[in-house]
Amino acid sequence: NKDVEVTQLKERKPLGKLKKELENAPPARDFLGALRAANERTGLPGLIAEVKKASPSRGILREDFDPVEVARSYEKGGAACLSVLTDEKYFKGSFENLEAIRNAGVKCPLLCKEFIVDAWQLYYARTKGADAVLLIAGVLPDLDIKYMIKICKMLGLTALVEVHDEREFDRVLGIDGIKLIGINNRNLETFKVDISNTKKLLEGECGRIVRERGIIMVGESGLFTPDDIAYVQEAGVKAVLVGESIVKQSDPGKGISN
Ligand code: IGP
Repeated sequence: NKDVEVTQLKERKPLGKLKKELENAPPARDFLGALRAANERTGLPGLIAEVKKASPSRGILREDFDPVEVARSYEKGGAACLSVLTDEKYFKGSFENLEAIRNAGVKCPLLCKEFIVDAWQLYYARTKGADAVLLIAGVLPDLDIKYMIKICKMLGLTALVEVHDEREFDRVLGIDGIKLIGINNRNLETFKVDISNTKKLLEGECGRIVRERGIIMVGESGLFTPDDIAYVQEAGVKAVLVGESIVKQSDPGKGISN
């Protein structure tokens, strides 16, 4: 298990307070439904466009980064959903960014991109306007994933469960209630990116199982060109998660169609 430092865990609001706040919160938006609808409407993978200022492998991606502006631009450009980095340490993100985007009237469902290691974070993300959260199989033991999937369901949050290799893929397929799985083409330890990872994992036995169960697959990381998108679509994904290539464009929303 990785030693991830999580800022919001240091100054925790008591869980009871978060639960109280959630009593009056509007329901979460349908993240999975938005991806499916976009895929059916366009015949292309539904786009989760990522609002990301920096990354550990690439440094600052955008000097004039304004999270709300980027989010609006993505929405206008046709993104089905948005992914908002909230991790501060590695990605220079924040929960303020997530909240600001939610409060700016952006309608796309929002994924909270955070290293989630504790169920408390699920409640917290929800109070900040998240509709979906990322659960990384490489960081979480099976029991934690199981438990968190249950809490997500209770909170109306969609869980995007991320795998990087066959072993993690196989592990998460042993857990009930998972509807959305992402294949990360980036190795989180070496940062090496290889988009054939998506194809390789979907060609195997796990790929057969997800097709049988109707689980929606997301191709994540290292996607830059229309050919890259076509390649992972051919491999079987119905959604893609794209950050670097579009956040860097002078007009991020226009970057989507290029
Ligand atoms: C986006 P890219 O290469 O288009 O910027 O990748 C997204 O897949 C990537 O940011 C990501 C990520 C993660 C970041 C995927 N899984 C887990 C932090 C933690």
